[in-house]
Amino acid sequence: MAQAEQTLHEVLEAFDFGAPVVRAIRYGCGHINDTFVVHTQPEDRCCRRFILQRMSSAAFKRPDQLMDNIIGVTEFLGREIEKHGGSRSREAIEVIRPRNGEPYYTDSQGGAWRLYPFVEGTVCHQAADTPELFAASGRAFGRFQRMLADYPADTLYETIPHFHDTEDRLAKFKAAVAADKLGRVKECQPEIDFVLAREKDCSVALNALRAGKLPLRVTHNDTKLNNVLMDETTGEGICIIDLDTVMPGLVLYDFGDSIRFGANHSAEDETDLSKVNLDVDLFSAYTAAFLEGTGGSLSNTEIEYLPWGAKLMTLECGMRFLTDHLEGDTYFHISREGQNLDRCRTQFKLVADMEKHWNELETIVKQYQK
Ligand code: ADP
Ligand code: GN1
Ligand code: MG
Repeated sequence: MAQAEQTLHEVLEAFDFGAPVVRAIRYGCGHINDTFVVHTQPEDRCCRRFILQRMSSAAFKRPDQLMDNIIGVTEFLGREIEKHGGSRSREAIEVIRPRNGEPYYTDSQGGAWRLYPFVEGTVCHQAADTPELFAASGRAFGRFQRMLADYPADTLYETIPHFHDTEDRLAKFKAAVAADKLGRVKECQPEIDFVLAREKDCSVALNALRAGKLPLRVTHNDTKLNNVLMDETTGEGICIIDLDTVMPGLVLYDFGDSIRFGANHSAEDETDLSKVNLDVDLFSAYTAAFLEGTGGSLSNTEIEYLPWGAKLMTLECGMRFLTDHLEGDTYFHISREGQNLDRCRTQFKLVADMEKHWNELETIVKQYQK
């Protein structure tokens, strides 16, 4: 048996699925963790599914702290959902412990694995085909933000230090350019120049935070469309997943990352940049829905900075893709060579588009100031 297969076998044995496992196959489009869907066959019922994940060791140095955060947040959300008459098992993910009672299982090769029930009757979208769908995701992420308003932020570990510290991301990017480990700098000069022309932008949100203009809240920090499960019948956003980066942050990170990924009609790694364009109508639909979800809890200054959230998350993500490309693709999963550079290029095209439409974006968010 190959090592990978042997490890998966060991891990499947470590959990009690309540019925024989029929198969375990790779699943989803996440860039970070190794995700499998596990099918079981109970005798008297139809197949039950689970999500089994090996947490990325490149991204997460302390799986114990990561799982501590996730258990704390999912239990808190579960209580909030029940308080408001919702269904805990459908609207919040739930950690299933391995047989040894720990929050996760460490395999003999050192990999850290966790298990969740598969949330059935939901769909995970990779693109926002309609404004309604995108708005539904915005309402769900807005609600998520409001539900966590009273979560004790000081109990959260920083699972990835400086995650949305755009100044730090810029410094790491410059270090990767200087090191030029794989000799790839020569093929990325236009992208490098694009970042260097926007160095000052990297400090805009952090300056506002340091000046006390924007508050820290408990934020998700990775609000792409494929991190919310939508009801397959009603299309509403049901369950927010991928809670690995729930940490104190600015609300504009959550707003901005959704816009980055969803307010356009192309794949994140599209190679034909003429197809990559910011859709201002999608931006507008998301803004209305996100602010509906947050239930009026944001200050006028937070609302004013939302376009900056969109631009900064997109610029930062492009920088991260480029950094990873220069360093040899050790962080984001790739399925072909050059994919991180292609991802970087789509992000920078979107940043340029946001700059072109800046006045419109500001006018859209202004309507919601009190
Ligand atoms: P990554 O950090 O690698 O993005 P995610 O936690 O987002 O990992 O999981 C990857 C994909 O697996 C998701 O985009 C979604 O399609 C699917 N998924 C994750 N958790 C569940 C769940 N509990 N129920 C159904 N699908 C899930
Ligand atoms: C990663 O985990 P996933 O695939 O939902 C990354 C995000 C990036 C995103 C780009 C923990 O998200 O920060 O914005 O890829 N997650 C982590 O698609 O680094
Ligand atoms: Mg994900």
